[in-house]
Amino acid sequence: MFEVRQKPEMVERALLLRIYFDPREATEAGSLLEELGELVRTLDIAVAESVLVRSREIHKKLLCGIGKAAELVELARAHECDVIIIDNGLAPSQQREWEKLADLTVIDREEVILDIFARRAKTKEAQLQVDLARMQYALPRLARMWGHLDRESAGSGGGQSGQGGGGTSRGMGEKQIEVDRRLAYMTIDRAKRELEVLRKQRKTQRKERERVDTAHGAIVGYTNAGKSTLLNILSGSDVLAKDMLFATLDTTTRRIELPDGQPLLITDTVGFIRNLPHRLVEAFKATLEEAVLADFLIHVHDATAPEIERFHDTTLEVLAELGAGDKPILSILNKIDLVTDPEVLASLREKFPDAIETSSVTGQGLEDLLHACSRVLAERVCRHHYRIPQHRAELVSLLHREAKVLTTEYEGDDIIVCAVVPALIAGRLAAFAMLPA
Ligand SMILES: Nc1nc2c(ncn2[C@@H]2O[C@H](COP(=O)(O)OP(=O)(O)OP(=O)(O)O)[C@@H](O)[C@H]2O)c(=O)[nH]1
Ligand SMILES: [Mg+2]
Repeated sequence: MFEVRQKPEMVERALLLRIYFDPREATEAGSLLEELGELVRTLDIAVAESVLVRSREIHKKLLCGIGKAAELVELARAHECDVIIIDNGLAPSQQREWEKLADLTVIDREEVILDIFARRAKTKEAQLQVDLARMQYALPRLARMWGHLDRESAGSGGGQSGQGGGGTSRGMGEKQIEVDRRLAYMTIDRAKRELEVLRKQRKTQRKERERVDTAHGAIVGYTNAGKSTLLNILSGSDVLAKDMLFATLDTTTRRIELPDGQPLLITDTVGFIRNLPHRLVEAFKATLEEAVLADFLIHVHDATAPEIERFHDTTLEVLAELGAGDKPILSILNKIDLVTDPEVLASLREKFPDAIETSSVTGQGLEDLLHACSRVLAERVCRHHYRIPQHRAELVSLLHREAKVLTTEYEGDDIIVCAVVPALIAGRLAAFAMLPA
């Protein structure tokens, strides 16, 4: 397998930076930096110091001015860091400039998240998706990885390496980049093909599910909000739930029964995060399709998160990007058992007046949540084709009474009815539903 990383596998001590430009961004920048600390610790890298850096303007080369950057590099040296991690997204050229200046590995938030995802991915599909995203991230950065070879050959060859020119004057590194690039493209193509096969399988499974016409809800929300714990407690399963970011990467679907006896499929999904690399959203689109195709969403909020509103907005933004922005949403304020301050509780209720307060620890609110699911589903309507034998004409009357009949045709002894049917009566007619064409 093409190895995308040239940086030492075992970086141990990191200096973290977040550079911001507008004083109004200070609070947000501080909280992003804190979150980066959590992400980095998830990778078992110790954080020597986190520095919030204000720069008056955006410098193209290093984001901040060269003087400030040199100071920060000195700080990293003083702490004996072997990596500098910058929360801002770095263009490949900026990353190269930083590494040249620091003579240390320099990575950005995206690379940290990609590394976490790479470690966590369990199913074949998630692994392929992460591989794909990592290779796409690495491609424009290959020059950075092999830069040292060029430096060596330039030193021994003496003369300045001319731009363009024939193949003979090119450095070793450049040739290596070409080899790697070709290898990367091949690997990317293969991963895409394998993913396509897996997606087809997933589609077939989904068709099967549609045929059975079971209602489907997806649990979504910011990372570490308690989504997997909720799925576990509702369905009695044991998906990994842990106090860490991105515990879940693979979607899991479980079947439960609502209080009214109606079956419901519930899917646990990957958590979202601020500045989630766009290519990861792209990569996970197929698995997140589960959320897009669900009848409704359960949006889990961590009631203890000081930035609950930002997290809420982030989740809605990603959902919109996925094309799931207009699904019915049940909001829940989870971990409510940990909110003991009445003032905090009052302010949460004001911010999220419709949210159901839940706790997966005490079980508070879970019954309410299930009833709310039933209510959402009662409003669900679906378009169906039915083949009804003439001696069951009372079912056709039922459709005329309770649903919106679009067309009626006769075929032999059967009546073929196409109708938009509320979920409430769809179950009674399920046996006569025809497979979607
Ligand atoms: N006190 C309390 N802790 C909870 C509750 N729900 C979840 N937790 C804890 O919160 C942490 C995160 O829970 P997860 O279920 O892994 O969160 P998640 O949303 O699936 O996280 P990712 O998969 O990382 O996106 C775990 O340590 C849970 O035990 C709750 O209602 N009350
Ligand atoms: Mg989870």
